[in-house]
Amino acid sequence: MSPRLHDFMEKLLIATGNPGKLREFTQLLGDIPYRLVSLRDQGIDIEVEETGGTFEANARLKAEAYARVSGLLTLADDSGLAVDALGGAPGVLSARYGGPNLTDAERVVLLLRNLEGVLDAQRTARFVCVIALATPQATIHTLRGEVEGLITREPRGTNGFGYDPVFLAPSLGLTTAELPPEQKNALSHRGRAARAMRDYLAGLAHGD
Ligand code: ITT
Repeated sequence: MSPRLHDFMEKLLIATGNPGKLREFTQLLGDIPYRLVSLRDQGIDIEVEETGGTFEANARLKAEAYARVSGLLTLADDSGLAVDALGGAPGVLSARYGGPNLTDAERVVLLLRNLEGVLDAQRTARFVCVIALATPQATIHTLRGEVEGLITREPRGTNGFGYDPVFLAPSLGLTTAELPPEQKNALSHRGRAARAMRDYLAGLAHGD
C-alpha cells in the first residue's frame, strides 16, 4: 500500500497495555482497511479500572474509556484463563492472579502450585477473549472467542506471553508458547474473535 493512502485511512486504536496482545492484534488485523495505532502512538497512558465481573463488561469498559480519551474508533480485549479444577479461576482476574506485582512467570508458578495433585484428565481449561469495538459514544460490537486446552505440569516454550507456557493444545501436543505466532493465532481465543472482528470492520469500512 502506498504511504499516502495509508495516511488517509481511518485510525483504529488497539487499546491494550499488554505488548503480547498488541503484537497478536497487529498480526491478526494487518490487512483491514484501517490504520492501526497503539496507545503509545497516541500518547495515551491512562489506566482503566477493570471493575466488571465478566470479560464482556471489562472489554466494554476499556474500549469505551479509551475511545472517549482518544476520540478514535477503538478496540479492546478482555481475556483470561478459566481452569475447571479451580472453579473457573483465574478468569477475569488472570492479569492480577496472586496480586498486582507478580510477573507472568510467577503467576504460572502459582497456578501450577494451586493445581498440584490434580490428575491430568482434570486439568481442563480454556482461554477466553472478548473483543469490544467502541466509538467515543458507545460500544458498537462485541465478539467472543474461546479455545479448549489442558494445563501442563511444567512450563514449556518461550513464545507468546502470560499462561501460554502451561496451556497445552491437546490436538498438537504442544503448549501455545511452543507454537510459532501464526500457529497460535490460527487456533487461539484471540485469533477466533479477531477474525470475526476483522470481517465486521471490513463491512463497517464499506458501509454494509
Ligand atoms: P490490557 O487490559 O491493557 O489489555 P491486560 O494484560 O491487563 O492488558 P487483561 O486484563 O485482559 O489484559 O488480562 C488478560 C490476562 O490473561 C493476561 O495478562 C494473561 O495473563 C492472560 N492471557 C490472556 N490472553 C492470553 C494469551 O493469549 N496467552 C496467554 N495468556 C493470556
